[in-house]
Amino acid sequence: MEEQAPSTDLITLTRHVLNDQIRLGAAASGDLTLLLTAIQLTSKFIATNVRKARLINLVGLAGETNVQGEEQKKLDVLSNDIMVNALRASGKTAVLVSEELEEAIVIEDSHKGKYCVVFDPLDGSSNIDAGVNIGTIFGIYRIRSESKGTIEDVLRPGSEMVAAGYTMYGSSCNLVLSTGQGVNGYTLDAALGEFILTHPSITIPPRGKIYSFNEGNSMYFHPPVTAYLNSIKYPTAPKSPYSARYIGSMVADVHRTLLYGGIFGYPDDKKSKSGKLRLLYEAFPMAYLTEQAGGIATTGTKRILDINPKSIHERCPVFLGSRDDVQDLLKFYKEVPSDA
Ligand code: P6P
Repeated sequence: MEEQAPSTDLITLTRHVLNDQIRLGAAASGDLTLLLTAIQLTSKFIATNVRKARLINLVGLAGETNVQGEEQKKLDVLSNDIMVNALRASGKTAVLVSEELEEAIVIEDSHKGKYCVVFDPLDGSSNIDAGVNIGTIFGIYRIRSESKGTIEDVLRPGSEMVAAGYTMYGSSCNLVLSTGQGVNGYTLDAALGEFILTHPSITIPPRGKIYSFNEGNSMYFHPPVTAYLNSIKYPTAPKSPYSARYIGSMVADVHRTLLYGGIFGYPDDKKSKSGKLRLLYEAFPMAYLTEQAGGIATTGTKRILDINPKSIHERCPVFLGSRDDVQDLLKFYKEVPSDA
């Protein structure tokens, strides 16, 4: 087979975002481009530490617990510090919210910019020691006009985000991003230190053949969820059953869902009244990306991006993925009485 000539026109993330800025013309100050450059740097830095973690004994507990009451792994702590420092230093942020920090950070005036970043610095961290893909998830709001940047600027529906994305650390380092004009995926070329466009215009298939739920919680599921899962596990002929894929790392499960289609769910249930996933820095960014890729993201009763957060660490139920698969689930929410 003819060797593919090496591309001489590499589209880097910075160039791709700059094209966005040029498209927006004078309306764009370039601040979002510079903020995304800072986020790229944090992803490269975290990727380096994740990759060598098992070599320099960075895995294991940091001896502290985070606001979620979860034992913090050294990489969690390091990743959070990397992001806070780089985002503050960028001079483009006003408010930061991290899964690892109980309180939001309001940036001092000397470094204050016009964007707010909500992030989970190292999601899926319980998988670190097992070498399973983990990731950074982020969402970006622009502060409201007339605002100086306060906590109110992040207690807004996800539909008001101007960008969202994640970086997945695995066999390669993939950054998936949307600035409201569709979803693009970039792969880190470590030799160049650049994220290269490898997945232009990611579009989620209208229907998939994969469902991704933690069925260890089945005894707690509410009836609509149980009825939906049974409909795809024991379908009526001639339909064939869906395949089950569950990694337990949201970034990895959502990445596969965006590329292959199907449905990912972490429902509320009798044990977890609001589900487990965090609204601001897990559900909102992933819902934003899913909708930008042509899919649906819902709590089962409401569009996730329409939720008005009341606090920065609140949880919400999450179902997201292919349009037809999520609509099938919603039918059960309409038809099957819930015991919630
Ligand atoms: P469970 C990881 O801890 C996480 O926050 C998400 O990345 C993941 O989707 C979920 O929790 C897994 O939770 O209860 O299935 O282990």
